[in-house]
Amino acid sequence: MSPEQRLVIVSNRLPLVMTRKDGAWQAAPGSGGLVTALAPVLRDRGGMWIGWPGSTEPPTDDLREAIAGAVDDTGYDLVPVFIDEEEKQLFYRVFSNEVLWPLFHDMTSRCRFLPEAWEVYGRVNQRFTDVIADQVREHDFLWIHDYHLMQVAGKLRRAGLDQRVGFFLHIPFPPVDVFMKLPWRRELLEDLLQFDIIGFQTQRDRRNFARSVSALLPDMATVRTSGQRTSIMTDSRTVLVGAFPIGIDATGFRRDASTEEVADRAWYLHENYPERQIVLGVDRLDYTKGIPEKLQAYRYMLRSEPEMIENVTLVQVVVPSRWEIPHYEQLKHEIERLVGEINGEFTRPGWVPVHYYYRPLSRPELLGYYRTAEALVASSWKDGMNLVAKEYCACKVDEPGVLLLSEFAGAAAQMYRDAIMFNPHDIAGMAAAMHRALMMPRDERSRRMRRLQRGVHRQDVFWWVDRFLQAALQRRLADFPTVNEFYPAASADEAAAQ
Ligand code: GDG
Repeated sequence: MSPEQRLVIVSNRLPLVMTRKDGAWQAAPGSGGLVTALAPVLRDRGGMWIGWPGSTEPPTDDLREAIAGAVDDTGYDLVPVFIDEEEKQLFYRVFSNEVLWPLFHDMTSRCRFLPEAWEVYGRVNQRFTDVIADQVREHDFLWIHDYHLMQVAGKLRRAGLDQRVGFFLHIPFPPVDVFMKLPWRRELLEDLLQFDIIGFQTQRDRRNFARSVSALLPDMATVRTSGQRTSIMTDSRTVLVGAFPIGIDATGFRRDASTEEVADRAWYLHENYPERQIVLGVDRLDYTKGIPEKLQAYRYMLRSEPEMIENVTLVQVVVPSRWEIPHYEQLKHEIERLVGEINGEFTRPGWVPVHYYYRPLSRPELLGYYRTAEALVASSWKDGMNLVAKEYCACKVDEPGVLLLSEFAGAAAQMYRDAIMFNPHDIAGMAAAMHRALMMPRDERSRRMRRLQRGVHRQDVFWWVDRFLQAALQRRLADFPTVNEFYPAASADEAAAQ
């Protein structure tokens, strides 16, 4: 391997958010599944992360300096791509989050297929491509992430760049009859076929993609599947298509959940929920996460199993997200109405059935809840993976807990044996699953949780990167050595030793 080979990650957002306070720019860590997963991978490897810093103000020298200065904390270069307010509206809000997001989660009725948004999607993908072309060195491996940037490889090829470029889709890929509704379906697939490797979260997503290519591009692509791998041949290249389920930094979560600070928080929670089991929900505000159904199932359980009254508390954390989009605002109102109704119906002196947060928790707060809760419910209608389910398992460092998981989360493919599975559209079924979890004997909880933890540690985020790099380049993450001997990045071997 060339010594200068770097791992260059490109995603819509940088792993930090720049905000202006008292005239000066400040960097705060970014949030969301993609950032949580990738930040520990790139840490101290001297590579590069290219993305939008979250502000739509025209770039100034002090903003650029503040971003470049954040490198000290990350151990890799941060290169911003700037977008303006109109582009934020049409590229990010409309095309990414009101076309691709609902379409890929099979919710076509929420799609707004605005032609001008497609145009601006192309324009912003071109801007990313220009920055990449400016930064990239001959031997770098470019790894593009997620649905915001599906045209980058096509545009790089058109600019004459032919190095290896990989793509990973964090969200599901829909069945062909859903994907076909996209007015620009052919153009998008053609651009995707300019990547050298395309990774999906599950085999189902891989199959859906292969079927869309066969159905929509029969004249220009030949699809061959052998076992769990698909190769797609076009005139210009062979594209490798596979399932690479994303993991978490399980060792890091376990370590952080074991600190004194988190132990104190866990103790405080135990004290405040005496003799009561906590059922936890942690979700971004999103209609794909099935939050109203979870609340309805909890209400159904309290109605049908009255011995649960006063013996259980649902703690639902909702992290504000995309609230400018009307569907998200309506969802917030629906959640708050349900929380109000449930609390109105069941509250007793000294007991409130639902504790509701509408704000992000700090990491120690979140880990304190993971560590304490007797059960966690991930009730997505559809989810690429659902990292929260995995994080919960990694953080159960003392008492075992029960994972309740939707059949439609990508995580189900790996966790279905030891989680309690349910269909999130079946309210009575989800209520029965909650009841079963709360009544589960301790030894069964332990057995299931131990196996879940083993899986989460074995197939962690470093395993995920290794598998992707292996398929893309016959390389492992360790081939991109750490640059800071005092803060070595955790390795797959280290995690495996756990
Ligand atoms: C997308 C796909 C896929 C949540 N609340 C707080 C908080 N979080 C962190 C969690 C977790 C992340 O946000 C959420 O990740 P998810 O995977 O559950 O969901 P998405 O954000 O929708 O992620 C998803 C993922 O990409 C990765 O490929 O799994 O399917 O939709 O890491 O810890 N963090 C803090 N406070 C909170 O209150 N600090």
